Amino acid sequence: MDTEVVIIGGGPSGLLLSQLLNRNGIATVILERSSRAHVLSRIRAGIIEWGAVETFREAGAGARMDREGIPHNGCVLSHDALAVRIDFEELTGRKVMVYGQTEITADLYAAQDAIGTPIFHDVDDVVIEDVLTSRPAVSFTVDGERRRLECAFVAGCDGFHGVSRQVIPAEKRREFERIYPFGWLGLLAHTPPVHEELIYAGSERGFALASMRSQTLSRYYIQVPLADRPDDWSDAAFWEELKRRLPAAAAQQLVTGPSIEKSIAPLRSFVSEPLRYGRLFLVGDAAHIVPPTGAKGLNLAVSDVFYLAEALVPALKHQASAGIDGYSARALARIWNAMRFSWQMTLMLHRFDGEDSFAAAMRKATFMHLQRSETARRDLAENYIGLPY
Ligand code: FAS
Ligand code: PHB
Repeated sequence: MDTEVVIIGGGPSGLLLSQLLNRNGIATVILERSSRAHVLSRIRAGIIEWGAVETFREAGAGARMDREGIPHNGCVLSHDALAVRIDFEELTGRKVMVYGQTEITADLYAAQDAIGTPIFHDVDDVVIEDVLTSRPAVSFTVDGERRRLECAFVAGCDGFHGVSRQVIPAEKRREFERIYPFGWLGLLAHTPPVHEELIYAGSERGFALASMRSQTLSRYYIQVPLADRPDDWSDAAFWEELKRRLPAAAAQQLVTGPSIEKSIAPLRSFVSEPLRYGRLFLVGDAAHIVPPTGAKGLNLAVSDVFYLAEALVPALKHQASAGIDGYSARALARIWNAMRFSWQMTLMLHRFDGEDSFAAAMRKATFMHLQRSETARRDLAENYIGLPY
């Protein structure tokens, strides 16, 4: 056996899983299709559930997050001129951390380098073999050489477009999907955030989100048609549209500036069951995708990793199989909760082309219920800060 666990994918899932396993004495190898620079150039999630904060600390990769991350005790939801604050602290006694996924990924790479974990970048033609036997293997090409690693388990951490999920025969997979008829145009700018907390703005022109990475680095999104491309939007057009969708008080405060990154993310809800096939386990975006409206994508990847690490350590050290036998069901229970919440937040805050007046009225009524009902606000807060692992 060349190593104990081959991890396919060097994003947050693969890196965190490797880090947790290494810290429990388990040997791993990570295979990543892209260069490290490319992985670290991606601008993605920004909100970390407290369970994920604790997991990064447990993995020994939380020091910079604790120094530079910003704890948030609440967020604001608005619907045209109406606004309501969701007070996480008062409603749940917990909070979230604002800290970019890019930074987490960099921190995890640094931690893995410190351990000396073998990480292969720019790998091609990854093929997963013999997962129904006790000696699976992964073949791949790197630096023009074909390599093959025999292992005890394979972790598919290779995201939505990876190869792992396809190893499970189609007839053994159950897939659930909703593709939303719009995307999020995201913009990063060296400007002070418009508000000290996030603003999720549902307006009759469409959704907008005011977020941040620090007190001097802002992250904004506006809902755009799927046909749009980032180049269709000048910075000036983006700022103008954002102002039209934010609550008036925030729009007046908005500090604009040149974009340093602009990209469009499509929105999709997707789950593939089961998460296990023999000695192959799916983790994170390889198994599920949520619309970013509920800030769950990265956080779900972390809880998958937490469960799988907790299962693989006894399986490898004591040949105890209960954990790995229960991984898929345990992770899916939390995945479906987050899937529901993300879908609900997306329906409440986005304007759907061609929606009838009833749909628009239901969005407003849902929002008014949040304003009136502490129970409704507590339900949203409990899901946003993250249900227990
Ligand atoms: P990832 O996709 O991050 O990582 C998978 C890795 O596997 C990649 O590095 C890829 O290069 C590699 N890989 C793929 N195929 C391979 C192969 N055949 N061999 C080897 N390696 C392979 N979540 C939020 O909470 N908030 C957001 O705002 C948000 N915005 C997003 C924007 C975009 C454009 C995308 C795509 C996702 C966004 N997400 C967001 C979700 C995102 O944060 C994911 O949940 C998170 O990256 C999941 O991490 P991984 O499971 O590691 O998957
Ligand atoms: C972000 O800052 O990128 C972000 C924050 C909250 C979300 C989605 C994205 O729900």
